[in-house]
Amino acid sequence: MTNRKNFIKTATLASAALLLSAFKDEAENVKPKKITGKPIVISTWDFGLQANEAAWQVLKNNGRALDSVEAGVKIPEADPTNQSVGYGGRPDRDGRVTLDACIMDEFSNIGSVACIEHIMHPISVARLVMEKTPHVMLVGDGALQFALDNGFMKENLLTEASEKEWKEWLKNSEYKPVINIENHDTIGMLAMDAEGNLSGACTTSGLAYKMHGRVGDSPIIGAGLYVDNEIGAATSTGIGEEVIRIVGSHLVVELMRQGKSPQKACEAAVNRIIKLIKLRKKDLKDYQVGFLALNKNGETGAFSIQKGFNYAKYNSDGNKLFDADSFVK
Ligand code: SD4
Repeated sequence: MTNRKNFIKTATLASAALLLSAFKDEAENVKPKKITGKPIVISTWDFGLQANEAAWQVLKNNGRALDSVEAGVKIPEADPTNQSVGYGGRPDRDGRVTLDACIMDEFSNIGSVACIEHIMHPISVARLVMEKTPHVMLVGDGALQFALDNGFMKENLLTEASEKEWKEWLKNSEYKPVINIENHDTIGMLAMDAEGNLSGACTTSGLAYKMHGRVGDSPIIGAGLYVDNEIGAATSTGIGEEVIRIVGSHLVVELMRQGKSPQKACEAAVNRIIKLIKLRKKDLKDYQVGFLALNKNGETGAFSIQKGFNYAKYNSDGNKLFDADSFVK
């Protein structure tokens, strides 16, 4: 009898210990993986260097990635010499500067404005849409009204230089975006802060001389920008119609989720676009798209259809410009 009692006692203790160790395992499994390579910020094109500087000020002071990407992309938005973002952006064919922007944080909060006029910082309006409304996207007059109601100033964004070029363009009115010139200024920015949290922002005046009302990929969550705080983030530049067709930035993040490096994920997304250009029997030389990606280890990737895409990376090694590899060499 005593033996039986002892046996039951021992067995009960053993199973309790097993249970405890199972709980311990589970608790250990939910511990976040150690994240290396942070903080970091990357952004499209050479003016990303300047934008990164502003973003880094936030990151180096342990600020949120969200605040860093907003601060960063506001630099080209306010720069009149940058003719495809914000102030100074090339107008549509009716001479109107219409802007697209979106933002996404580590909680999958999202905000976006499309075809907004007269507001120098559409990214900040997108952030307000995210934080102050029950919606995720406002367009056109509604977006402008919302901005004005929230204290943004109405401004003329058409600079003399952009107006002059537009008037020149009107002489032939031929809509043929020139690869890497007229299309090359959208800023997409991705950051990981000291906490290891990711955010992204994307802002543009879109393609020069587009039809009035045209919206590209840049303000569309999943197309021009996507962030998944468990996996990584991606953004795009180039001909937005092609990016929307494959929901490009979301695709890049999903490919990283499946185990691809940021570089391989960008390459696969570009290849998907090329396949569809060929399927539609279009000429590849008329198309440029570039993707930029960042994963939770601080690894980055970039790839484009044509040569000429570059990006700026700021991490503990400093702020540097890199040429992206491309499909067409
Ligand atoms: C658009 N993707 O509106 C933007 C344009 C762009 O570099 O990226 N230019 O389609």
